[in-house]
Amino acid sequence: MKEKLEQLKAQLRDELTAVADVRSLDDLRIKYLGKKGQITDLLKGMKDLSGEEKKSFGMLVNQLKQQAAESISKRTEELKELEIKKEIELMPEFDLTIPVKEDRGSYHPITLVQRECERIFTTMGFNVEDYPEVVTDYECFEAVNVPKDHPARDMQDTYYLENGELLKSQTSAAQNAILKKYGPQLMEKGMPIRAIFPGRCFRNEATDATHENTFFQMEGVMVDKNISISNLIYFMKTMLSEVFQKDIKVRLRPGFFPFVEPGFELDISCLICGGDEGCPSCNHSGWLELCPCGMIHPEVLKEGGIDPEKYTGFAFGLGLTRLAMMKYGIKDIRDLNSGSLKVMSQFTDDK
Ligand code: FA5
Repeated sequence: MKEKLEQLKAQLRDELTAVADVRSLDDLRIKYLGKKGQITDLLKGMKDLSGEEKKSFGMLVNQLKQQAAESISKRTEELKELEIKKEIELMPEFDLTIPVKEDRGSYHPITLVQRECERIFTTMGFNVEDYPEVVTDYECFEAVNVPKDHPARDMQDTYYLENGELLKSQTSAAQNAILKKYGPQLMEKGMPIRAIFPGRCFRNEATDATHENTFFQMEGVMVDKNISISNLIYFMKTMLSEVFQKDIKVRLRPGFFPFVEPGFELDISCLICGGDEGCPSCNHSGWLELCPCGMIHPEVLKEGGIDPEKYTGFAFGLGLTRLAMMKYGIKDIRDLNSGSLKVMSQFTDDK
C-alpha cells in the first residue's frame, strides 16, 4: 500500500507539470480526488488493514489528499495567470486616436416636452421642483382638500405599499410641500410663489389609447396678491403656443377638483384627427383633456400655511404624456411606455 502511495505521489507531480490548461486540471482533480478517484480508492481499500495499520496509513493518505488538493489549486492559479497573459499578448493594439462612431441615442418624447415646458416656465420666473414618487396619503389627498371619505378619491385609485404609503396618483401631491417651502421664504418678502413640478404618476386603471397606468404630469402653481383666472389663462395660452408653435383650438369648461375653486378642464382640439371626425386618440370626441386647472382652494392655501384672505393663486395639472402624444402625433399613449427603440428613436429635439 505504501508503495502505491509513493507511486501516486510521483505520478501526480509529473502530470501536474505536464498539464497545460485549466480544463485538463479539472480532469486531473477528478482523476485523483473525485468520488471514484485514485486517492479516494486508496482510502476505500483500507478496510482490509488491521487497526494500527489503518491509523498510520490513513494519516498518510489524508496527507496526500490534502497535498494533492493544494497543488492542484496552486497549479490552477498559475495556469489561469498564464492564460490571461496569453490573451493579452494576442489582443490587437488599440489606436486611441481613431475617431469614434458618433451614433448617439435620442431623448424620449416625454423628456423632450418636459424640457420644453421647463424652459418655457423658467423664462417666466417659475422654479422647477422635484418630488418623490412614493408619498403619504396626507400629501396626495388630505393636504389638497381630499379627506379620507371624499368621493373624489374614487377617480384616482393607485398602488399602495405595505407601510400605507402610495405611488403618487397626481403631481398635486407636492402642492402642500411647495407652499410650505416657498410661503415664508418669498411671500414675506412680497414675492410670488411660482413653481412647476413635473413627475411620474401612477393609477390603477384600464389602459387604452389615452390612458396609461404610469404617465407624467407637470403641476404648476402661482400664488400672490390679486392672482386671478386671467393670469391662469395667460400662462396656459403662452405655454401651449410655445410648445406647438402654432394656434391650437382650446376649450375651457367647468371641472370639479376638490383642491380648486373654481375648477376647469382645459381641452385641446385633437391634433391626430384634426378634431373634426374624432378618433381613438381623443376617444372619438375631437377633444383631448390636457390640463385641468383652477384657482387654489382656500383650504389648500391654509393647509400650506398661506393666508387665503391675503393671497390667491392658481394651479394646473398638465398631462405631459398626452402633450407628447399631441406634439409628436403619437396615436396611442401605450407606445410611449413600450420601450420600442424603433418607435422612440424617431423623435429629436428640434430646438
Ligand atoms: C389631476 O390629476 C389633478 N391633480 C390636476 C389638477 C391640478 C387640477 C391642479 C386642478 C389643479 P386629472 O386626473 O384629470 O387631474 O389628470 C390631469 C391630466 O393628467 C389629465 O388631463 C390627463 O392629461 C393626464 N392624465 C390623467 N390620467 C391619465 C392616464 N391614466 N394616462 C395618461 N394621462 C393621464
